[in-house]
Amino acid sequence: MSETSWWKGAVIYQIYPRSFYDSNHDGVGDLAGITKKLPYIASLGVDAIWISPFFKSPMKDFGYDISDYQAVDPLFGDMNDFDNLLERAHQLGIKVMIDQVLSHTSDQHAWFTQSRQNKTNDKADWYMWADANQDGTPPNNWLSIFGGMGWQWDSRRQQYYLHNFLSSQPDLNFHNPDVQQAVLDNIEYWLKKGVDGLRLDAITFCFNDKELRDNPAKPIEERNGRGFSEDNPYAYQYHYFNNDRPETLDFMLKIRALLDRYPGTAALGEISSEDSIKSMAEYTQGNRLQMAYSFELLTDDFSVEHITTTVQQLEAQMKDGWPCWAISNHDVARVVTRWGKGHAKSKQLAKMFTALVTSLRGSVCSYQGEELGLEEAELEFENLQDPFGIEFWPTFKGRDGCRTPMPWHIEKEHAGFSQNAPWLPVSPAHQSLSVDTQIDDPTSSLVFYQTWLKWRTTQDILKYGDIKFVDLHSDVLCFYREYKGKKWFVSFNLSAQAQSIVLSESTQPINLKFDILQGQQVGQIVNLPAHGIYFGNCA
Ligand code: TEU
Repeated sequence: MSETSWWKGAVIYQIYPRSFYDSNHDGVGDLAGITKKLPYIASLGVDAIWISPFFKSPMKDFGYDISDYQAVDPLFGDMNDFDNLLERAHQLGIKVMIDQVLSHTSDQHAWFTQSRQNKTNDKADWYMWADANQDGTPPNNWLSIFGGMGWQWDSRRQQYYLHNFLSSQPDLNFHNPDVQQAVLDNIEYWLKKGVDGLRLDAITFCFNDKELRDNPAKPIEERNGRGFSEDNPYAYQYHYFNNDRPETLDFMLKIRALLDRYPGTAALGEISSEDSIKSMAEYTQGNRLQMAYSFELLTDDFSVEHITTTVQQLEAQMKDGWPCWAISNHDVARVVTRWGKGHAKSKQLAKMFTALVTSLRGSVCSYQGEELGLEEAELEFENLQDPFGIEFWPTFKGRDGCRTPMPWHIEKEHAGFSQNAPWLPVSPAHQSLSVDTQIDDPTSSLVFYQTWLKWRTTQDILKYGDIKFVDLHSDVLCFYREYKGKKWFVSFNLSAQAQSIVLSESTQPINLKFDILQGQQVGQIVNLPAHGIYFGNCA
């Protein structure tokens, strides 16, 4: 694994294509819209883009339910549009990662249409089919993340099929080697086209227990963390048998072997399990995936203790792979709202979040709109599109609030995203944070993001250096980065009050020439303004 691998320490900009830019004004963003905005993306100083699914899909889960892995959904354009996008991105020096949803397909996929016909067809065993219990109930207690039982009765075949997500997202049976090969063939189709990497959706869900054993109940004190609302019974079980099976780890070797036939390509696995840190280490061990995507900073816990213990535990366990941090994505509330709860929402806050996540050891996925400091959009129930949100409203309002269209122009209708009413309304609060209002404002979060990323990419110590935490203050995140004889002290005041820390040695302040509040060092004391940062050279 060479240090110069493009993905190591890279910033990967996540595009949710429905909401990025609508080039044909049908209210839904598209591939040609992304191509049009590639110069903007290049101006951000990111290394790569990851495009959420744009494949043929009935869109029940907005593209995460694929009915043809080798076709572009007409809503997003056609294959020509994708080829143009890839070519133009490469001309601009941007790597392109695509989203591969392997654990399940759409119920409209030809494989499933055939599989459900009867128990004897060629694809009869391609999905997780099971007979009902004597009393007609499903074969075991597995649940769907999106609500209800994980099993759907199919009247055609007179059996249940497994769905870890929506009932329109049947789980593939990876125990069947033909399924594995078909999945690998679909991946290879895109590698041949020249994509640079894969984001592997819900990858821990590929294999499910062959014996269909019941999941054990989880005691109330352990129902924490992974972003499930309190009325989602999914949090009441340990998902030992429907998720994170050892066979999935073996399948990662096959994905890697395929990638290795296309030098320079890399895979980022979305890791979600009962012990995500342990799984991140396992999924990247040996010749498995290059990077593991962490959910740990996508929770509500914005404390020095949480960030410190998460990164420390990962550093202790992960040997071969490379972590990939994210503080926003298309599944969780936007970071300014989520972590900024109880803080005055300021540009400074957004800037600090950018500086923080890109100063940790690892690669970073940065979600569209993060550079603008957007807040979670408030939506009426009537506007909701996400079935997950509709199911659990109002304790969990779903994922639409982070999926509203990108605001491009303050003056234009729908913030210049489209000339027609978009599939989700543009948030009125986003209009004034439009790209065009921020781009010429040297104090904006957008200009900070651009100048910061351009500087960071030249700082090998931030990209590749070791990381060691030091506990100096409960509200100030402090760590050292060390690389090739160079050592930096790095700190972030996570609180809305000024704070002081006492260093064990005085440092040479690194004058960061950015519009961001910075601490002052007086002797061995560093005084940090609210949400301020301080970087010092220890050499
Ligand atoms: O998300 C995976 C996912 O939802 C779980 O892994 C996670 O445990 C859950 O969000 C609780 O925090 C991916 C996509 O990102 C999402 O948009 C899709 O809906 C989902 O897979 C199904 O394909």
